[in-house]
Amino acid sequence: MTLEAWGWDNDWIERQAGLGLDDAEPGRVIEQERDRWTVQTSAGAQAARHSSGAVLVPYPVVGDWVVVKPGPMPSDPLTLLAVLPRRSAFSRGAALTGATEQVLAANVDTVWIVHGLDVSPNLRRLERYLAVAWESGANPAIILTKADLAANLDEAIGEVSAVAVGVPLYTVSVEDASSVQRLKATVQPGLTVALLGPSGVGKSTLINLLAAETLTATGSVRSGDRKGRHTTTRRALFQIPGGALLLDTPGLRELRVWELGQGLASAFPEIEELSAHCRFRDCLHETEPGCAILQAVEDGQLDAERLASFRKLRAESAYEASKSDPQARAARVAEHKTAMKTLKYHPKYGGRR
Ligand SMILES: Nc1nc2c(ncn2[C@@H]2O[C@H](COP(=O)(O)OP(=O)(O)OP(=O)(O)O)[C@@H](O)[C@H]2O)c(=O)[nH]1
Ligand SMILES: [Mg+2]
Ligand SMILES: [Zn+2]
Repeated sequence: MTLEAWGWDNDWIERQAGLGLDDAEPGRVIEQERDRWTVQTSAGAQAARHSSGAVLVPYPVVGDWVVVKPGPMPSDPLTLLAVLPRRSAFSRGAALTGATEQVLAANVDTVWIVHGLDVSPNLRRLERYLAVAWESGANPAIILTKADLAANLDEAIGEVSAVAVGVPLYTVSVEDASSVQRLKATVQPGLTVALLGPSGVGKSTLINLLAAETLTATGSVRSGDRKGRHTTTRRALFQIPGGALLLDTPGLRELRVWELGQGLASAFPEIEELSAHCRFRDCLHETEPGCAILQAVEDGQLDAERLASFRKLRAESAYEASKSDPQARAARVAEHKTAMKTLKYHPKYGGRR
């Protein structure tokens, strides 16, 4: 088994040399559970641990390239020595207080945002996933599954196209082998693709279809609301015939954004483009005069809900940033105080001047 099959290339060789560890053995994390990792080396998949007391920065996740040394005994797990600098990282805000970024996957080339057509398309959720996927440094694509269950396929595709600006869109179904082949034709050997989306949308099913064998377990959805049962419980990287690497992930209950920069602009390219025409360079597109974006909404060229979605993600991102940056935090506190004052004087809340 060569490491090239798992995405190893000259750039990784250089990154390893940059750590001064070019004699040590490289490998790729293909599975992780807390502080146990499975690392694919040229000798095959092996268990790995970090040496007690050692702090690994960053903390290795599935997709990471790491440097390992063998344990004292051949039956011992490998010891993780270092993590190679990442090319990309898919992060979300962890559902904890305080500034916490949770990296879900590293060194992903393409993110497949998976959505089931057994329910009507959730465009706001797709926009959220797109912003986070762009921010990771990978290229997103939207995969609409369960085409066979769509109430109105053309309508659904039309709706999703409106938010998939500059992003490939594929429709697949277990009942249509050619739809799976079309998707398979877009991946090459060594390419790492992460499948992300809520539980029950068919991420694991799609991996098995592309591999033409059962690599990962699938489970039924609840008949009432068609929600999944969180069948996949850990992230794992699989190699499929033809050579692409597919990363199966547990369904996400919610996708909290981490700090968004370019990712937000890339998910809303038409808003980014229009903002060049706003009167003020630092226009927030809220109430400013001469705002090209507010004008576009008024003229019916931009969907008001799309602007609302952009603002919501921007606010969430600013909030995450404020947790780690004292200056941003101070600005948020001041804003909150002003809002409270405004409320206090609002007739509805019984305020007196
Ligand atoms: N009719 C139909 N059912 C599908 C299709 N794709 C997946 N399913 C079904 O959807 C259910 C959920 O599929 P999974 O692959 O387990 O979904 P998942 O996204 O991996 O879910 P989690 O692992 O819980 O995150 C299974 O019963 C699949 O058989 C499809 O194209 N058509
Ligand atoms: Mg699954
Ligand atoms: Zn503006």
